[in-house]
Amino acid sequence: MIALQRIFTSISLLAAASATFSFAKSSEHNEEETKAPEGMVLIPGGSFEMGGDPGLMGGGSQSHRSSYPVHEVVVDPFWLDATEVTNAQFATFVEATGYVTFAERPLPAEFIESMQRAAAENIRKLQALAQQTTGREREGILDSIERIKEALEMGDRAGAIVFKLPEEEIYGEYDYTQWWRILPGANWRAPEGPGSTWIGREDHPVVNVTPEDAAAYAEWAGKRLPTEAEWERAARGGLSRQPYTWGATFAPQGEAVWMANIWQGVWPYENTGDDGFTSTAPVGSFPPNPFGLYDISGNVWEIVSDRYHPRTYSERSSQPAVNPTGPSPELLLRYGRGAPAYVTRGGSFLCSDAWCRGYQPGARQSLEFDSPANHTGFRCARDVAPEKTATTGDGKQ
Ligand SMILES: [Ca+2]
Ligand SMILES: [Ca+2]
Repeated sequence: MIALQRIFTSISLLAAASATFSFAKSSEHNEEETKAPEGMVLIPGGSFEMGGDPGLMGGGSQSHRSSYPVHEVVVDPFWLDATEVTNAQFATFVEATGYVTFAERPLPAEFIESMQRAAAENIRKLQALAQQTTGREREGILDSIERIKEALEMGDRAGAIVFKLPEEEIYGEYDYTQWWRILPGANWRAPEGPGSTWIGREDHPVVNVTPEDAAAYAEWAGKRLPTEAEWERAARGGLSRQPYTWGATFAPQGEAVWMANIWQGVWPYENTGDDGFTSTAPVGSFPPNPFGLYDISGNVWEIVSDRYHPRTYSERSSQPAVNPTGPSPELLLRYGRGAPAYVTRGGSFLCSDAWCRGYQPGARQSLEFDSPANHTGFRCARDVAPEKTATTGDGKQ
């Protein structure tokens, strides 16, 4: 899978401004809890099998390895946005609150120093690697060194990580800088960096946001981010152990009807856009899953509230796990990584059959708290009224 952390062990954006944001909830969200909130779908509570998808997950990918064992989970009912949060919705939030996203904030001096140390170390490793190689591979490594040096000229704004089609044949799949670039001017307003704009893409999902940005929006909207378990419960649409959010087969409506905005072509060179989109699509452009959720598979990865750990599932010894909220603090302490990572779900327009299959409902991916990227967004959840939260029946459909 597209491992952003790979870039960030090389060119870390690390912690930026630690300002916390708190907003008055907008009055429009004070409607009676028992009514369906606008744009939200009631996800029934109950039990489901959470975890890896039978036979189809990509071999040794992070998504594959961390999605086992399959285990029983019970969640209470909750509301979930039918679509990913759009640029227009995020713009309303920004206008109302003055919120500044991570990607737009100044970088503290210590942040830049740390980034420069990490980059110098990575350049040293690449230079050593270049000395052991020849030809195209050596040229590719030297190109990567230049890209890292360019990224260091990023100025005083964090920016975001943006996918760029490699112009030449890649020399190895371990160097993610061949298709991911840190662009200082990239943020939610400029999804692909300077010269691009969200204007005209009002109904596309907002991108280049961090878990903190997503949580701030959710708080303002009177909502919250879903837990990872809630997200998967919703994504599976009441189906049990199916490889897709819509069911058992990849193209149930025929080969002409794509069920999600994913990647077609030879990854990462050729993005044919056979499904109609080479980047984000307006939310709701593809058929919904059985719960009525759009783009729960594909379009953009969706940030959830759980911290990431590859062994989250294997730690769950009690069965079933009831309303789990992520790995234990003890497990996180043993993780041994500096930058807190969160779970993202559902894959994106960059997910291909050959590379990650992140669009499968069991697939999971980590996102460092400081890694906004142009394939990552979110949707929001909301508790149902207390009298409706009792879990009844097994909830399976
Ligand atoms: Ca596509
Ligand atoms: Ca999605």
